[in-house]
Amino acid sequence: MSTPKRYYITTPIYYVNDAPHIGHAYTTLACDVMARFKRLDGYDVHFLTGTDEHGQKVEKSAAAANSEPQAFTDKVSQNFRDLAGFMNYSNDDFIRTTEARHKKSCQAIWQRLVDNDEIYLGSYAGWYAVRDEAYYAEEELITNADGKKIAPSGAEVEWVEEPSYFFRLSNWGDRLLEYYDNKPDVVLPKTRLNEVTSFIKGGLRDLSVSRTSFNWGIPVPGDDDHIMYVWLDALTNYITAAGFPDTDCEKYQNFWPADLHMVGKDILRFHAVYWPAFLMAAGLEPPRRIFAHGWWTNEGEKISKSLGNVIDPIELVEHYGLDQVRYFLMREVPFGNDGDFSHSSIVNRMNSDLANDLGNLVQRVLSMVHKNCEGRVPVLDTEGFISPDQKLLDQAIAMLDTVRRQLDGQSFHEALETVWLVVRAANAYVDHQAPWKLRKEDPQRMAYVLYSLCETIRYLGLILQPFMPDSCHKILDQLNINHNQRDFEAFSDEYALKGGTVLPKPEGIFPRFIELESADKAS
Ligand code: ME8
Repeated sequence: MSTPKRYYITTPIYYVNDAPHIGHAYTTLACDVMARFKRLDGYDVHFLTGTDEHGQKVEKSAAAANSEPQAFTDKVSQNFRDLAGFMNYSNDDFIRTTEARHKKSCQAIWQRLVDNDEIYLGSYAGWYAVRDEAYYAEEELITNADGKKIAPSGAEVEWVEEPSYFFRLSNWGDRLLEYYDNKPDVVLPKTRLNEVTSFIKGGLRDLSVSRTSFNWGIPVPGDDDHIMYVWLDALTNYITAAGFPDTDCEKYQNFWPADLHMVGKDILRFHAVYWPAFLMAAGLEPPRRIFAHGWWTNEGEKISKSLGNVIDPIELVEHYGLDQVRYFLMREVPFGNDGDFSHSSIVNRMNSDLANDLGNLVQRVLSMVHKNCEGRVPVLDTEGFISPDQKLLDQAIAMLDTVRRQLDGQSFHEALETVWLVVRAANAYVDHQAPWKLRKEDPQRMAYVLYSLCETIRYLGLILQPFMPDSCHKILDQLNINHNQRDFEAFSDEYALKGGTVLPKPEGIFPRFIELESADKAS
């Protein structure tokens, strides 16, 4: 029996201390593209996102907003849920760490750790950064321009002394190194693995996993004075949503371990060190992959509230269009690297890649078909395809395997480059074949050329669906493709367009971005 095709992908759960911004939208978008691709490729997909609602940082933000933490988290969490709808994310679940299912799951993993003698009671005296919700050792701190000790992330630190439960992280170094060795792509990009291994080789200390100085969190089972450390609580969301603590349920059996935890590089250590150690210590399987992507800046500057340059994804979409933003974010920066958002770079992508290359191809081919073939898919007689037609069609069909391999390594920009090789080849083919000339000279040859182009557009429309779902929907509608022939099953000539099929009147899909006066410019 072949192994069932299942795929479980997660985003970080976002802190509800603030409104969502471009960084959050980016991570979830990357997961959405993966999830949509896998569904089209025949996988049973579970795509999870949600919000991280406990801890001191959220408690402080609620107090600053003069609000009770629960009412505050209800409100801010809804903004993230709304963003998912607005960005056309196809998540199957949205988890909130304040839900009852999650409390049950956290208490169960805690109990497993206690039963396995992985947790003991002690007391913590050391540095803590509320912004990062992270403990730092003295030697990790740096001194800022004012002579003040701060975390390497730039966050303020405070001295904390309190009773605390500890997780025996120091026992897990070798097991973690073995885990990375056994699964060579478990941490990607590969360069990031060095960061993780050198942290481990520097010697792991036991980790404080409970707090007593505030109470916005999940109580430690059997000791109400303590609440769980927010990162133990937050990371556990990934198994909560897979049905934990019921490890026999279908969902858990089908979807755990997760195939991919997508995160930003800021939170790699939590995902690649603490989380697999917690899981292994609890007798559960660690994830199959953690991918840490890079950081976006705005016109060269770090995005931050104090600089007032936070990019609101909703404004961006209203200004440039949804699929344009989705395409830009996945295409502009090699996934894994840092990237810079600028008005000129998105306009450039919109006008050259989308309007000139893809949009123009679809528009001119479908207009010629409309004008010269009575608005029907060209009818072919027995003349047959000649070599340039076949070459184009072969290149279009072959892109699926390449894109599949590239996306299996989360190389979104390369996958799009592969697709654009076909877009460009198709445009060059139009120029060489000059179907407008063939109309009088050789109408059958014209039919073959336009047919080959329509088929190529069908393949392009199919493969780009994960990136630009709405636009591809329109492209496939313009070719009158059945809704049940839009997955990758249809990526073969068995599902080729039928000559004579009536097509709707073509309409432009990717308008050029026209600069209004500079006052109206975005960013
Ligand atoms: O860390 N560029 O939540 P968070 C790219 N609750 N990505 C960015 C970004 C930027 N400028 N800014 C944020 C937390 N991100 C925890 C996670 S998971 C169990 C708990 C993205 O709201 C990126 O994915 O601070 C980063 O890792 C995440 O938002 C941090 O979100």
